[in-house]
Amino acid sequence: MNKYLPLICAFLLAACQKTPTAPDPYAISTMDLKPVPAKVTSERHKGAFAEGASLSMGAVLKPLDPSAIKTVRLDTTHKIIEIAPGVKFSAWTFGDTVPGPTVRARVGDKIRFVMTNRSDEPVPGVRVTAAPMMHSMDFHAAMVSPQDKYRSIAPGQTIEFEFTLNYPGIFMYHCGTPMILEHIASGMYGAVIVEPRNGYPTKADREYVVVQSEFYIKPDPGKQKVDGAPLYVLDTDRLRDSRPTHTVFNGVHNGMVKNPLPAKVGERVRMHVLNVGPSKTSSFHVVGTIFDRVWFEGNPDNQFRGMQTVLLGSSNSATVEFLIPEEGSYIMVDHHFANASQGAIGLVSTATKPPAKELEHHNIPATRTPTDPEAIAGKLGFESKCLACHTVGEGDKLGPDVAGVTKRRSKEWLTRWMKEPEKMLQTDADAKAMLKEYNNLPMPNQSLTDTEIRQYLKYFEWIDAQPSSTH
Ligand code: HEC
Ligand SMILES: [Cu+2]
Repeated sequence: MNKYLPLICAFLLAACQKTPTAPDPYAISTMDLKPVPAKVTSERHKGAFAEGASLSMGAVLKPLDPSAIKTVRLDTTHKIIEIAPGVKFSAWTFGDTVPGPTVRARVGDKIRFVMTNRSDEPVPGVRVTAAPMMHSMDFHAAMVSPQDKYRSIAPGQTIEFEFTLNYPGIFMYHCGTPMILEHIASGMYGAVIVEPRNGYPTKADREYVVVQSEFYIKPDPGKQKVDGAPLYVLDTDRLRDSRPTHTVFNGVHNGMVKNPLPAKVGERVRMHVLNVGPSKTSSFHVVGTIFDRVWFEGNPDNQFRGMQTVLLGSSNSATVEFLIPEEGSYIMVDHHFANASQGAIGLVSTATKPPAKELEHHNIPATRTPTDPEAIAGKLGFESKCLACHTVGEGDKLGPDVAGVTKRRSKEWLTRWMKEPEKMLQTDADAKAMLKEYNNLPMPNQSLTDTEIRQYLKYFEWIDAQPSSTH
């Protein structure tokens, strides 16, 4: 017997214990770290301000769009938003909403991003938005040269760049143009949710996005008004002192108190929470339940179990999952109660009606009008000829709610329908089915000209490009 055998065995054992390490999910070899240079042009985009199948508006998160390349357009605009009842604030936006739309994707996906700076486009009837200015886009989900991809572009310019998602998580995006603080506090932010390559380890019944942020506002020193209400503008003194006037979830003071997020008893709710700041910390808590899981920064590798609260600095995030134990309204708060009292409160409630329809509906404020002249003509025509039987986003009347109609039907179909509904009702299966649904009341031919039909279509397309909202 070899006297070295025990030694050799010991050596082999030690070696064996080291070898079978699991592959690193973040191995550099699995990543794309060679993004192509950004492109800046003077092409001006004229269509919808936000485009892409991966985008969700409001708190309800759409399921993952399976395509590996996600085309995302978020144009910058200047507009008046209502951050609390009657409080009209002169905001700067991505995609014409605050927060901007949520992008949902998966590790390995490529984001093909395009943005036109449209801060110089006049808002009809409103002459009080901020002067046009430079803007930019900074995606925390990307690994790219900031000097190339995040450069500022002038009004009328378009920037395009792409990047691959290397890490899962909930990542902030924001404007990075100086003064960054002012651009963020004016509304230029949103979330990118990147699922792990193989999905989440749990199955959720509901998925919501909650973005917390602060507003720092004061009445316009020039005393301008919007629809009779005083206009509010950024208060830069408060901003620099970190003294917000409002701290809110999803852009609206107590917004999800008025319109609670629905959930049923026994359901597992997955909530992606991003604290934008720009300057405050959030102590996120849901009264009445416990976070079964907390994935800090939205990455299941950073897991905590059984937590009451998760602490989020500016631009930190977490995916939290919790069960709804019994009937009730579970209260989301920033447990820094000074922040909650400024509006960072919302409800997840078993008492709401099934909201799917309501949430898909477009609560377009009466003050919002299209900018395209054809769409404006379409709106006027619609209001005089069609409102007897149709609504926009307020449910079915004698005929269907037209919000979403361009998603249900093709342009050709709608054109034929508006031209000759009686003929369609005889020849087209979808039209016949619709007639049945609407109590066999045939829509009378409205004797529309081709021009009018084109205008209605433009208006319908504009409606469907508006972000739906939960408030
Ligand atoms: C007297 C009621 C009435 C008026 C007025 C009316 N419609 Fe309709 N419309 C209907 C009904 C009812 C339907 C459902 C189909 C059916 O039963 O014929 C419908 C269906 C439609 C659809 C298809 C909706 C879908 O979900 O596919 C469109 C688009 C439409 N109408 C546009 C218009 C426009 C534009 C006008 C005005 C110029 C107008 N309608 C005026 C009753 C009306
Ligand atoms: Cu900006």
